[in-house]
Amino acid sequence: MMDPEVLTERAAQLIAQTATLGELHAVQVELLGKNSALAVARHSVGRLDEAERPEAGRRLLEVREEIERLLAQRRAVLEEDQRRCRLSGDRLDLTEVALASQRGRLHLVQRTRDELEDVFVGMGFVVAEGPEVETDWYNFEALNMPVAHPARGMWDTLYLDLGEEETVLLRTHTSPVQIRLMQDQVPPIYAVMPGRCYRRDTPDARHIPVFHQLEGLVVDHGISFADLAGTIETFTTAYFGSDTHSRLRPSYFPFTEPSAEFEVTCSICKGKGCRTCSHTGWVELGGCGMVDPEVFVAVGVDPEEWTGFAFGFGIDRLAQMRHVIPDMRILLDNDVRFLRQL
Ligand code: FA5
Repeated sequence: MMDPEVLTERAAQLIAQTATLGELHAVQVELLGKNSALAVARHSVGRLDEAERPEAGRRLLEVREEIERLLAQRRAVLEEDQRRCRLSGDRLDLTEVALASQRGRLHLVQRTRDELEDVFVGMGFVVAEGPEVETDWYNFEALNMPVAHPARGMWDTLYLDLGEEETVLLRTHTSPVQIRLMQDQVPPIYAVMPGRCYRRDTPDARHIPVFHQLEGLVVDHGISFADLAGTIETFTTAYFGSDTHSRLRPSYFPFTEPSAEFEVTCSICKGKGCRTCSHTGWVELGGCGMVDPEVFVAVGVDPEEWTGFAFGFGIDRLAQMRHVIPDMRILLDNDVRFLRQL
């Protein structure tokens, strides 16, 4: 009969060499199975003298228990290895994903809009919005432009094929939101209304067919043109800094009286004159004026009691001047080289 100690030692070696649970199972069969050295030794116990049999049997039992202990120990190690291996295969390195993808950013127009909202909120205004699809009444009639009024020609309008002909349109300016606001709330009103506008304008260095305006409306007791001029001066200085000069020029809008346009020195040529400013040295940012009493009447505000001013300027145009962009069309090109440097 093989020496039990030799049996245990050999078993320990075989078990330690296993690298997988499959190999361990094969070794277990080899060590404890029907044809194993241990099984052969157990059979040979019967051939010993009767007096020697109990001791030999006990020692073989000890060997079996030791082999079983070694097998259990190795199994625990191999199972843990297998679990770790599976987990590391499933692992997703989130830092790698973050590094591999480019971080996005807001478009310049959206950032300008956010910045302007902050400037006006800091001046005590609230922010309101209105629909981009409007009726003729809000876009023109309530703004003192009845059907066939010649001033409608100032806006090249895109009409929608809805309802009666030329009654539903894509708003050409944010001024209809003034009307909605005055219908919805009683004065005093201090509000700005940013949003997208549409015109059948031919794209050029200062025009795109889909652009953005920010409308302002103040209605209160005793509001004067000086309040309007002061508000425009305050926001242009807050947005452009004190180096940029601005000016008001007399103009005409059917919904304001008197009316004006406000301009800043062209940032591309610093006022010398270039293609972007049509060689004038100035770029128009928007229109403004005192709310015409006819508009107050259209929305049921008493013009004897209340006065107000309104203004509306191009957000894209402001961004263009502040960031010295010679041609506005680049805002719509989606050229990543332009978008990334913003
Ligand atoms: C208006 O749209 C008036 N609603 C402004 C107003 C509001 C006057 C309240 C009085 C009281 P105008 O058509 O001039 O005005 O447009 C105002 C500004 O919008 C322009 O100065 C320009 O900055 C911007 N704008 C107009 N058309 C375009 C365009 N196609 N592309 C980019 N910006 C434009």
